[in-house]
Amino acid sequence: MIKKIFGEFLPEYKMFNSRLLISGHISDTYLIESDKGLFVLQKLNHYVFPNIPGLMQNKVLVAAHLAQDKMFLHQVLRFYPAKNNLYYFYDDNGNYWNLMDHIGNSKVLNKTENAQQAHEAGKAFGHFISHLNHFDANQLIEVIPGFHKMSFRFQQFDQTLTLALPERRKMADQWIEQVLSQREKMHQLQYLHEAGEIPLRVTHNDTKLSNILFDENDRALAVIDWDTLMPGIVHYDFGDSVRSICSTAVEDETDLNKVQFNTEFYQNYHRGFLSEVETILSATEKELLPLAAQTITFIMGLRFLTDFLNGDIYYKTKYPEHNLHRAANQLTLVNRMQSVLE
Ligand code: GN1
Ligand code: MG
Repeated sequence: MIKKIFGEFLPEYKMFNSRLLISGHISDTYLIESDKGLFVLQKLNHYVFPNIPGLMQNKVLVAAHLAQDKMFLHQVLRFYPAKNNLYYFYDDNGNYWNLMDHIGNSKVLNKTENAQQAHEAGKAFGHFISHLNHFDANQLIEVIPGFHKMSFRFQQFDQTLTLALPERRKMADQWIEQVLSQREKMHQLQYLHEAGEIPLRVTHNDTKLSNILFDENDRALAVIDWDTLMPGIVHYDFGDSVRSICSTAVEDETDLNKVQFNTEFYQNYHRGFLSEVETILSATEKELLPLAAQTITFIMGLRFLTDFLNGDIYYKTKYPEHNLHRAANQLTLVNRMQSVLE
């Protein structure tokens, strides 16, 4: 199966072996060994991404922009067209695939080990945003409409709440109360954006630590996973990385005492990020970065909670309370951040 798909992209190459590299919450990614080197083959989830041709176009346009930028320091993802001349292949089972180069001598970190890594991660995501400063965001489609829009996520939550099974609702009681009580505050960024106070940029929208490839000396080599590239505000990217990079626990840690906000990592991340975007961000954008950390951590908690109440239809789960535990984890992190960031 994988061999056949790979052959749709590079028919003259011989595939020796393939293995599942990353199984994200949404898509599956395979490492391909061939006679001409390593490649990464990704299966895209078209239930989550309704417009895959548009998504691929976003990635290819951004890759072309960054590849011609001599000052861009990281490796740029390179996508291969399929025999059909498109950058994706649609298989008989209704799945979409895309192929890219593998970036060698690299590693992924799932948890920040030291402040230097946090600083480097901040620089990496800041560098990415700053080199897309002159790329017109309107060229990109909104891959998932309303992806980080708080009112949209609350609309989904409100609707789900009325339909949820009483048993699940009861289990989630404490967290439902928390999201309802923080509702107003968590809309602030959206309102400021809608009022024209925060500009639209090109953002990555999934800036977790594991979406950076590091070399053996913990230097960033590349920012990966470009599926959610679309117009957004800088706060989405800053906030999303703080939630993963500055937490002392992984996203589904169930012992909430272990979920703490690491202030030293935050300061380092913030410093690294600003060193790249200092001159392109407005004063307002910079002032709102601490609120962004809370808002994006919150929106993840809200989405996990909604999916739990909905019977786990969006994220992959390994056990029945998995989404509830993720929600509890993220909403606890929001509370820990509050005392430091306000
Ligand atoms: C999803 O599939 P993955 O792990 O790259 C999600 C992100 C969440 C993340 C939580 C398209 O990303 O928004 O932050 O899970 N992506 C989508 O770990 O919903
Ligand atoms: Mg992703």
